[in-house]
Amino acid sequence: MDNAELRQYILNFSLDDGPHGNLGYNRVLLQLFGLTGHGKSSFINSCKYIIDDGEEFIEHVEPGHIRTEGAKTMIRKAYKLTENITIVDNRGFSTMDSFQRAEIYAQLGNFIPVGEEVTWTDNYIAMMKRLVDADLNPNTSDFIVPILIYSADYDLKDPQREELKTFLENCVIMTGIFPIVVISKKDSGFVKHLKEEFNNMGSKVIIPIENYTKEDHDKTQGKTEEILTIIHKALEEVTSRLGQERNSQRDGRQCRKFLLEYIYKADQKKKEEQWKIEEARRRLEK
Ligand SMILES: Nc1nc2c(ncn2[C@@H]2O[C@H](COP(=O)(O)OP(=O)(O)O)[C@@H](O)[C@H]2O)c(=O)[nH]1
Ligand SMILES: [Mg+2]
Repeated sequence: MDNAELRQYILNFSLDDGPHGNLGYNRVLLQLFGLTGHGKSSFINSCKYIIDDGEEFIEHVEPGHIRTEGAKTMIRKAYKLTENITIVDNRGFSTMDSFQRAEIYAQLGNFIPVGEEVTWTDNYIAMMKRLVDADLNPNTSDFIVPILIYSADYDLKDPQREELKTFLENCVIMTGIFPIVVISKKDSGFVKHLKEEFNNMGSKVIIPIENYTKEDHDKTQGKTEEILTIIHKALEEVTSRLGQERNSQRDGRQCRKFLLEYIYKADQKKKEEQWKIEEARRRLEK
């Protein structure tokens, strides 16, 4: 498919076209995640730029807006790409501690409604309260495809490598899909090494791209193709799932169990760490 055909395929994509109909899904949610500064906002702007096909480059999301540690509340905003495809930015974290990860798992499992304020919590009670408020029942009409955005500006070393690997595997539990890996700023240093790394982690779809940005948005066939390919790959994943039984895709009970255990363990770990710090301080005082 050339770029015009790819774009048309994306615009025409409908969940109703599955061999067994839409299986109860009514939209595709491309759920982005990744650390601050890795290019998520720019990716949304790039997608809108190409799909809307305007002359003008519009910043739907303001990129490069790194918040201070204090500001931890933000809206998990959704951007409509086509009639049937929505893209969601997962903003707001500069590190990924276990509670922030739990929050993301909850989002990936659709336990937390899109468009709602995200308040990063750091304890068991607060996290559980959020989940109970959300009824502990995932919204099952969104078909979520997880997409990790990782910038080639940053190398990947231990312990982040191990953490990311586990994180990607847990995404499979929550969504039934191994995340698509997008390496942004592909002209930067670590792209070759990152491809190897993600390949070793089991990623099947790894796509290096250059985003369109305010400074640099002259349309090129190559850049446009990369971005369209990511959306196309995500839709292929959806199509392949629509060919299967719905129940075999993602087990809601399993998701819930995983999430509750995960939050519990994260809390235990945090308490242990606090206890160790306390211990060390007491010893010093003596
Ligand atoms: N050269 C280049 N710059 C990029 C690319 N993607 C993002 N940027 C820049 O990197 C900075 C952070 O990007 P942003 O989209 O805000 O990252 P986010 O925090 O993940 O949403 C911004 O200044 C962007 O203009 C890319 O593919 N190439
Ligand atoms: Mg952003």
